[in-house]
Amino acid sequence: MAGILMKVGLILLILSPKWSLFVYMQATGKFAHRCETLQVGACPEGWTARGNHCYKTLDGIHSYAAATTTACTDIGGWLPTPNTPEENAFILSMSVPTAEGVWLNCNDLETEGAWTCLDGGKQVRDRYWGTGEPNNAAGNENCAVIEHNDGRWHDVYCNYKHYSVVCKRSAPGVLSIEA
Ligand SMILES: [Ca+2]
Ligand SMILES: [Ca+2]
Repeated sequence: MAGILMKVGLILLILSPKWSLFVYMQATGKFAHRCETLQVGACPEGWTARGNHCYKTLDGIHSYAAATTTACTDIGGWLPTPNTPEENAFILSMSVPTAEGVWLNCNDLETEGAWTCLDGGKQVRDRYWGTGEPNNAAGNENCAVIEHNDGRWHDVYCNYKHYSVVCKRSAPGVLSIEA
């Protein structure tokens, strides 16, 4: 763009959860104006926003296998494991009322006692086990839930179909442009 004087003014306004981006461009003999609105933190319809993520509760109660196959990935999310006590309480609060709690993406199926607890593919550092848990009752509890009775994690039978599934996804950015 040699020979053209271009002046770009950039004003970024943060109006949580909306970000408004105004770009002014001045070229020789012309003044062009574009207004771009970048909306960050907007969740798709049916998802509930919390921070930079969105959460959605599936209908009904499910087994661990059902929770971890494609239930969440089919709708663009993943089965989470909470990273903080606050997120733990939030996910539990999203449970369907008839469930005993919520499945976590957390199991020791591969090696007994070695828990793999993932959130979006990353191992979660802190664990919120209930008193005496995980206890691998009857030698066959290999999947983790948050229980309503104490709000903590318990290992349970993976095929125990009494738990809710709450999916998680990143809040997408929505860009709309007005010329
Ligand atoms: Ca176990
Ligand atoms: Ca247990």
